[in-house]
Amino acid sequence: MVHLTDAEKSLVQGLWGKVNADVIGAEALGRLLVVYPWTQRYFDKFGDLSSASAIMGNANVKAHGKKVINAFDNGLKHLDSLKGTFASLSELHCDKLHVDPENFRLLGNMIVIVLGHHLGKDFTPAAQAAYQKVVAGVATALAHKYH
Ligand code: HEG
Repeated sequence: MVHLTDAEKSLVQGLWGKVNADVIGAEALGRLLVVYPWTQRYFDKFGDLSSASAIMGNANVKAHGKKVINAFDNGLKHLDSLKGTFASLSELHCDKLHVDPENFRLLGNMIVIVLGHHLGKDFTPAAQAAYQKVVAGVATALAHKYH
C-alpha cells in the first residue's frame, strides 16, 4: 500500500481545499472518455459522446464525475485505510460493472492532470508526487476485489 508522510498528507489536503472538487471530477471523467475513447463502453446510457465538446458538455458525464470525485474525496479522509474504504466500491466495479481495473489508473492520472491545470504553479513537483501516491493507492484499493 502507499504511504504518505504527514507533510504529504497536509500538502494533499491543503491543495484539495483550493479546488472545486465537483469540477475536477467532471473534467477528469470527461477527459478520460475523450483521451481513451474505449472507456466510453461503460457509459452507453449517457447519451451523446460523439465529440470532445459533446463529452465535456454532457450532463450525465458531469453528474457521474461528481459522484466519482465524492468517493475519491472520502478516500482523502481515509488515506491510511484505503482498502477498507473502497471495499464495497471495488466489489461493485468488479462483480457488477466489470470495469477493467487498468481504467482506475488512467482516471487517476486524469485527476492529476486536471489538478495541475487548475492549481498551476501551486501544483509543485512535491505536490504531484504526493497526489500520484494517492491516486495509485485509490486505484489499488478499487482493484483489490479483482484478485
Ligand atoms: Mg466508478 C459507478 C466511484 C472509476 C465506471 N463509480 C460509480 C459510483 C461511484 C464510483 C461512487 C456509484 C456507485 C453506486 O451507484 O453505488 N469510480 C469511482 C471511483 C473511481 C471510479 C472513486 C476512481 C477514482 N468507474 C471508474 C472508472 C470507470 C468507472 C475508471 C470506467 C472507465 N463507475 C463506473 C460505472 C458506474 C460507476 C459504469 C455505474 C454508472 C451508472 O450506471 O450510474
